[in-house]
Amino acid sequence: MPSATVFSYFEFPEDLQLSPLGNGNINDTWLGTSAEGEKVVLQRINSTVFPYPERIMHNYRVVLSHLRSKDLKLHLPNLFPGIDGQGYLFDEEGHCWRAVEYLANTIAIERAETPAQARQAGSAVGTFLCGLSDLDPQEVQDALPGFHDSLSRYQHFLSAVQHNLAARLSDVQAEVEFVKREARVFEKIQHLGLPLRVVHNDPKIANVLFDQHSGEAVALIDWDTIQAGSFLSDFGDMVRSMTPSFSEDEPDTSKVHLEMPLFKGLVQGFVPTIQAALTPVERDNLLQGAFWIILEQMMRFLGDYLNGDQYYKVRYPEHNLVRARNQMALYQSIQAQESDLQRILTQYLSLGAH
Ligand code: GN1
Ligand code: MG
Repeated sequence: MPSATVFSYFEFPEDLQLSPLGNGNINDTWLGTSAEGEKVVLQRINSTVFPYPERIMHNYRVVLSHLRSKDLKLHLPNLFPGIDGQGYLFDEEGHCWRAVEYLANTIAIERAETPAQARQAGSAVGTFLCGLSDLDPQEVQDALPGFHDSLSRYQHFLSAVQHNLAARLSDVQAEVEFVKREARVFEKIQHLGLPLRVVHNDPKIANVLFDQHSGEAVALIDWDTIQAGSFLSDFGDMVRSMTPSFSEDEPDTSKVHLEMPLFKGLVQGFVPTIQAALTPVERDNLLQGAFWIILEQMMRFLGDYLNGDQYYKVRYPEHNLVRARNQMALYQSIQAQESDLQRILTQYLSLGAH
């Protein structure tokens, strides 16, 4: 919980009531409500995962002012500047805190239940990315160096396998073999020579806020991972989180697959908003982003399981393994439907080209 120092830094009233908010896997988040009913989102940033909060804040401000200069149909949540204007504070225990505007009457969801939700989410992320497409990647800093450098992540994974820190390797031989077999996807991405873009890097559906009455997607939140990267990985993370039949926490893998109507919804929402900004290599390889990011995510969960759950919050001992198997099932489902998925993408991409 935040100390009195945090309260006075953000000039919060002493009677601000805090309750846990959201399901983030890394940071801790609270909703603060004052006696007058004013609300604020307060976050404790996990400094093991995010060692450079000043870079996060720099990126936040650059992106905010860039997007504010455009008339986007998205709400862009404000930062609380704090008493020194920096917007973040380290408390006595070394935890980093920051506060963000709360968006009233919005909800977050863990998976799309209808194609309309996938379409809304796809359009919100596409609008966000297209708005950033003319921002020079040099303007933002690496808040998480190598975040989607999957070749380097793969090396870390192999070393987790080798060290077998938590003595769990014997349970996961098949999954490890799967990652090794498919890892060529990472090479393939590397060789595409993708243009560097300013991207969100974590545009999962839980980071899209929907108006609770109209169902419209009104904001993309959780900007901590924004830095230079690729459109493909953002598209991949959307496929990963907006098209499955069940969320990444579902343990029964026989139930996990990509749902074609949700994929169609996503593409319908995303493609028209981003199309003008896509270069040919991005346009032609969008679907590879899904293979890339889902395999990377599987590998990250599995690697963390092997390391004894050091990175992701887990609610029970097998949680990371469940998530890894879930991602593997999703990957296989996408493999099985690849040509249909590509056909749909090509269809929507060519609609806009006329
Ligand atoms: C983490 O913190 P959260 O839940 O928004 C992770 C993402 C993963 C995601 C999987 C900094 O995001 O990369 O895709 O979990 N964030 C970081 O749900 O590692
Ligand atoms: Mg996040």
